[in-house]
Amino acid sequence: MSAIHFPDGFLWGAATAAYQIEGAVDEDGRGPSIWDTFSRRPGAVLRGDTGDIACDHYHRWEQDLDLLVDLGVGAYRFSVAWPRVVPDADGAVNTRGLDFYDRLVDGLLARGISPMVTLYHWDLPQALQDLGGWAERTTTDRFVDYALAVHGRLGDRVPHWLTLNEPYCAAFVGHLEGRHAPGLTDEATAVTALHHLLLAHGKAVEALRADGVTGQVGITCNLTSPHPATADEADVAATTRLDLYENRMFLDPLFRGAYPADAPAYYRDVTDFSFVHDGDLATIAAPVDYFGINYYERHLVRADPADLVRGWQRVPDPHPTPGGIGVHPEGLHEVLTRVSKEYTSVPLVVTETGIALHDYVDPNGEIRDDERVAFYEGHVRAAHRALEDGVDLVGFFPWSLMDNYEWAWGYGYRFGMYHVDYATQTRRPKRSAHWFAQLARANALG
Ligand code: IFM
Repeated sequence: MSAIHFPDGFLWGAATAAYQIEGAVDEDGRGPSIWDTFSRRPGAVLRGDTGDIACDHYHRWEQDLDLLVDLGVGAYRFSVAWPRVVPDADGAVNTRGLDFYDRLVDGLLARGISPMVTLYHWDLPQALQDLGGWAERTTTDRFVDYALAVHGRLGDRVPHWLTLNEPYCAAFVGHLEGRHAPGLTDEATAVTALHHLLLAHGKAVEALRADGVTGQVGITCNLTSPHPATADEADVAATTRLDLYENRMFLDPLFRGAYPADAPAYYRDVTDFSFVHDGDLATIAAPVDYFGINYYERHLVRADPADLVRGWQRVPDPHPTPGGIGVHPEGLHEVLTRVSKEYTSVPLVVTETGIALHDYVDPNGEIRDDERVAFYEGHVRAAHRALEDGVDLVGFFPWSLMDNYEWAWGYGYRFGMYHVDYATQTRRPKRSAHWFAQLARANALG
């Protein structure tokens, strides 16, 4: 394979999220989140795993920041736990929660690593869920209050902000599919929640600007690359509908200030969109400084003959990884070029991509995750092809720095470049960590 070089200043990083790594769920004034509740619901999470301890990062953060140094990365994407900062519905700010992130940011800067802060990675305070959660419009204002509290404490040192991680999952996996917290299965609620998530993003962007934010502000969406399974007209139409559901319901409002023209037809039996108030879409489309893309899935799509209004079916991948997803690096190239051609000229960052494997420490003490190395090599090359094709791609953050709590899959599915032995909390580099460290240091692939 040919050698590739990335532009000077290209940002190599690693990503995590609060509930997946921190543990310490009832320390220093943290309140319960919807994931503390959901993970205790019988049958919701494989084996009933919870994030109570996770990677114990709340206590081991210094050692974890040293892993980033070993990895040679210039940036670290982590999320702030809303229920640590504003634990209750009364809106009172818990300074001990902010203290933790203050130490983390200083620890990163002391190591020469740039913080990228995600404000919402799915851990809504349970107290707000009890008042209606994302289905309730006032939650958007609570999010702004929380974002300003975090910005007030960290704003002088954070160069990259992300309002939300993956509104698709927060809205649709959490409120329609029921596989994530809060575990609802109502499509009207899901679309309402989506609108309020996007509105919260837009309001937060405006509020951070008014508060004098000096860092860049963006949002991260998980996007897919859908293709019809056959040239049949019905499959092509189904692909357009799946694309609405997985991509355009986010990209269109964020970058065109409107829901897709085919959204009212798709949702005609579900909602009349009366939750959209005057001015909402202009707020949602507030200009961002950069756009984060999480890419995991390329889908082949078939029509569901039983439902030609909304029906689509994803064809199961013939070579699934343990998470059921196939490996299709070309989809990353497609997503990056599509967003850059059709939606926005702001710089793009791959804020996540990764592969779940059942990694283990072998009798020689090695973790030979060669499939992950191949996965990253393919995706890094796809990202580079996008650069060559004119995409303004400025960073690449694998998911994840270390194994962690993989939501409804619990601890059995491992995404990390560092292996975590949960019983002893020992971190060990996998082969992928060594591979990625070489890439990040060289800014090139041989
Ligand atoms: O672990 C998740 C992460 O929280 C959000 N993006 C996808 C990852 C892998 O499923």
